[in-house]
Formats: sequence, C-alpha cells, structure tokens
Amino acid sequence: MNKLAHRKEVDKEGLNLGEIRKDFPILETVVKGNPLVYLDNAASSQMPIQVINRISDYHLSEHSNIHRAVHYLSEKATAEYENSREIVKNFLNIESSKEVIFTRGTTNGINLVCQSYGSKFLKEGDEILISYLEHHANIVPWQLLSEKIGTKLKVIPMTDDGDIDFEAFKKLITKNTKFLSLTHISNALGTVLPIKEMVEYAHEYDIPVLVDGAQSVPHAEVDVRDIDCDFYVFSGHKMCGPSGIGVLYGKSKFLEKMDPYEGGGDMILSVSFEKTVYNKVPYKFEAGTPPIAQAIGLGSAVEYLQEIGMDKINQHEKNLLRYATDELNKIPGVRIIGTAENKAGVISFVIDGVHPHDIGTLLNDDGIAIRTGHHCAQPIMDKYKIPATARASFYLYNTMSEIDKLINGIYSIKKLFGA
Ligand code: 7TS
Repeated sequence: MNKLAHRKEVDKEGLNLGEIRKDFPILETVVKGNPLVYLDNAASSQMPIQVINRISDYHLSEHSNIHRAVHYLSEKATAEYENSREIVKNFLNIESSKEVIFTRGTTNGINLVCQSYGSKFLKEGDEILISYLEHHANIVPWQLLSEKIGTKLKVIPMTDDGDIDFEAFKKLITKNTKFLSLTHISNALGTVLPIKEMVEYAHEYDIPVLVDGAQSVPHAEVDVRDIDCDFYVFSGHKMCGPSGIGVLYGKSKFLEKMDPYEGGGDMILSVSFEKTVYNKVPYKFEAGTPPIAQAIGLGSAVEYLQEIGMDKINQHEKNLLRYATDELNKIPGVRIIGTAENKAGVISFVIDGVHPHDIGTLLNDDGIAIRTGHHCAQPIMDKYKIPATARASFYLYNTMSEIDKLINGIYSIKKLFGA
C-alpha cells in the first residue's frame, strides 16, 4: 500500500460533493465488496435522482403520443417535449428552438447530416476534412457517403502529444474542400481542439463545419453562436440524461434546405400517393414517434447541470485531471497517452508489460470502473502503435479519494505483474 492510502478527502472546489453524490443512487453500488468508483463517464455518465424521478413522473402521469391529439395527456406530453427543446436551446445559446433537432444521439446526428446535407450538397471529388482525433462515429458515416457518391475523406494529422496539427489543417484546405467535421474534445485522449479558431478559418473558405460535442457539452459551457459552427451534435447519456436521446443543432439556413433524413409520421404536412409536403423544421427531421420520455429526461438533466453550474463542473474536472496526471506520472512504467496542453477530464494510460484489458479487469476487482480498449478511435491507437489504452474519465461526482483508489489499484497491479 502506498502513501496515498491514508489521504484525507479534500475535494471541495466549489462543488458540494457530499450533496451531489447523494443525488446519484447508483454510486452506492458495491462491487466485489468494494464501493463502486465510477470512472467511465466518457462512455456514459450516471443519472441523478432528479432526472430519474422526472422520467418516472412522465410515465406515471403525463405520457401520451405528441403533436397529434387534442386530449389532455397528448397536449401535456407535447408541451413537456417542446419545453425540453427550449431548455436545450437556452443551454447552448441557440438562436431559435427550430434549430434544435432531437436525435437518438451523437452518432445519429452525424449520420443525419451526412445523408441529409452530404447526399444533397456534396458531389464526387468534393473533399471532406476530419481529424485524426475522431471517434468512429465521425469517420464511418463519411466513408459511407464517400462510397455512395464519391466524395474524398482527408484527415488532419495530430502531433505526438495528441494535439491537432493546426498548420497541417490549413495546408489541407483546397478549393475542393466542401465540409469540415471535427470533434470538440477527443474521447480517447481528452484533447480539447481549438474549435472556434478552426471554424473561423474554415469559414474564410465558406466551408460548413460540424462539431461533435459528445465530450464537450457534458463538461464545459458551450455557446454554439460564439463557436459559430454550422452543426453541433451531442448525446444525452453522457450528461446525466438517459440514453436514446441526443441533439443536432443546425443553422436554419442549412436545415431549411436539407432533405429529411427519414420519412414517416410527424415529418409531413400532407401526403398523397403523388406528392408529400414536408413539415417545417425541426419536425421535418423527427419522423415517427420520438423518444418522448428521453427528451424530457434530457431537459431535466440540463436543468440539473445548470443548477450546479457548468463552470464549477469544468473546474472540478480540471482539478481531478491535474491530480490524476501528477500521480500517474509518479508511477514508474506508467505512460499517459495524450499529453496535449489543453485537456478535459479524460486520462488514457498504459502500463509497461500489462495489457490494458488486464488493468480493467483487476481494477474491477477493487470496484473501480474504467474503460479499456480502442475507445472507438482506432486511428489514434494506430498513431501510438498500441492496441488499446486504459482510460479513466471524470465527472462532477468524482472525488480526489476515488483517484487515490485508482492510483493504489495501479500500484497493486504493477506489484502483481512484477512490472
Ligand atoms: N463522438 C464522441 C467524441 C464520443 O465520445 C462518442 C461516444 C460518440 C461520438 C458516439 O456517441 P453515441 O452516444 O452516439 O454513442 N464515446 C464513447 C466512449 O468514449 N466510450 O463509449 C462511447
């Protein structure tokens, strides 16, 4: 056991962690006799009781289908669903709620833009620019589009420490570059991209930009009008909300011109066998019965985060990251993968002589949940010539003493492997 074992709880940092943790009943889980230490928040975060209760209340007393009936429950459910849209609009400083489209999540949002914008406005030979730091969700849909219409995918390289290579980005832009799709924060390395500067540069060449905000909206204040991106996508389940819901923000000028992604109920104004007239945005992009309870749950999650304060959450995660980085750096044979200057609360690492999956399995024996693998970002693993990393990712409810447990666990693993 190392010196950290007796360290006292010191996490205050503007957040009342004791109270916050009480909001998350799942954190009381005991795994193999140990209290759960949940450090897999980049994959999915936990839901506070306020959000769970909101979803439950909806099912208990407000549920009906939306946008289609005049009875009490349908009007109630519709009002609550649309209220969530309004909450999201205000959260991201979006100009109009028409620009907020409910999706199934980040992946769904990117595919929607690929198909509805890409298929219509891009053509053979056009170049789409992404970065080396993308999640597969921002790679594969563009490859599918390329196979279908002959667009070309170009990749902005990253530096050895896991930063975007801004100079290379500038050089990659040609007269054929017609779309830029970028992650805001890398889920595998935690790198925060200089997204505003990149959007500004792309716009000088009239290139529309999509930003994948799956790892940013949950952890930092995001103002889409300040970033000035054309599309922004994120998922509810990574920000204290339920799974099955996400948001696509798009500027009206694009959404109005794009074709629907799916056809069906609710996305139409009139249908005959000869001709269908589409509904206005955002409904044009919300075919069929949407995930109503999940959308309401997402609204509740946003309110929960807002009440605590995104700036405080962000600062707390920075403190956790700094502490975890310092402690990991002290352990011989442990290497942090991704050492960019501007990082969010994600820390990927490897231990010499120990496979990341063994790290994950052994930490689980101590009740510590991390993710191991390629994190759906295989090109990043290829860049570092490793098959996988162990990754700890933090959120508002994590404490310094949980990081101590992680560090202690790593010392034990090293001892076990004689590493
Ligand atoms: N983009 C980024 C940057 C992500 O981190 C993820 C999920 C996605 C897109 C896809 O989100 P989804 O909600 O549509 O699945 N990232 C992870 C992760 O890091 N571990 O599991 C999922």
